[in-house]
Amino acid sequence: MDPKPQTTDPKDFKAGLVAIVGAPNAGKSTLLNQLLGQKISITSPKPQTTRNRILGVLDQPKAQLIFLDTPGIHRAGKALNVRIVDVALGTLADADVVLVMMDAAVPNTEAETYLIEKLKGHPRPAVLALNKIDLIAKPKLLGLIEQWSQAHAFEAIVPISAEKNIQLDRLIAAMVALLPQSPPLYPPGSLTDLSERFIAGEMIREKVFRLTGEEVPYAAAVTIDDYKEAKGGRLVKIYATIHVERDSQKAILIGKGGAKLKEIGEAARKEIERMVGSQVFLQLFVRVQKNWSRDTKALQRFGY
Ligand SMILES: Nc1nc2c(ncn2[C@@H]2O[C@H](COP(=O)(O)OP(=O)(O)O)[C@@H](O)[C@H]2O)c(=O)[nH]1
Ligand SMILES: [Mg+2]
Repeated sequence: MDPKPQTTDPKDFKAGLVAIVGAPNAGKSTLLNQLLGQKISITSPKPQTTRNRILGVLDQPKAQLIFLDTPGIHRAGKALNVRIVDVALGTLADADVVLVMMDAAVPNTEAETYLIEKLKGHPRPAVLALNKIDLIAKPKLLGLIEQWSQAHAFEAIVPISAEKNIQLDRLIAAMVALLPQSPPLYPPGSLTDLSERFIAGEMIREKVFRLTGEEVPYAAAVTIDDYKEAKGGRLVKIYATIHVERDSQKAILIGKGGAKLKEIGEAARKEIERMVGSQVFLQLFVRVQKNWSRDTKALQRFGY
């Protein structure tokens, strides 16, 4: 029996982990979704939307990039924020390449300087992506390139727009150049290690982020209580609970006559339907769990 023809020469293949780090709102999750062509990481204009480590696998002809989308690095406060910072810094230690993302339109100099400082403790090759160039003029961009090339020994600085898909091929090439020689680490086409069940919970949380104001998004956690296929796979039935910290937040979330919760449920259902490719029945409950974000046991139960 003939051996199978070798489709990829292992000496000619690269693979490794890329940690995407940056201040909240830089566009890290938007970039990951754009690169993968599918939404696996939720996004919103509010900082601290991403809470967990999100893993995405990008297959290229001669490389495999495994991205870790991390929560934004910021100064730690209460229990949930401490966990978020730990997760972000933990991924730096595992990374073959660090992709630093900055919002070029609205620099967050304090967070960015703090991040560069942290980077010095993890001597890994780093690429800087200056994002949202669709929003700024060239002289401002050139000033930022000058500023950051002096602040850190980046292997490359690439101006991009994650949302408008500008120069992402250049960014990929810059990262591939820095990856170690290795066979693929995940089977090609893996996309992510997250379950649809987890992503569905995140999509509900995103709608809470986008459709409610003030402190409510930060006080909300989502658990999926039941997730099952019905009608021979033509329907997915999901029962989920949104946990908040106070009765007043519960009232905002439910809205007048239940209007707000209905809006959140409908928006989330449509997005989950796109992901799973079938009809979805989604039932949402709201529960008050006092001060869960300061309670280590509750954090564990909510997956943080
Ligand atoms: N105009 C513009 N907006 C962007 C771009 N990339 C991301 N955004 C927006 O910036 C906000 C934050 O993005 P997100 O991916 O959640 O940031 P993260 O906190 O770093 O994960 C969202 O409202 C995005 O739509 C871009 O290239 N151009
Ligand atoms: Mg994010």
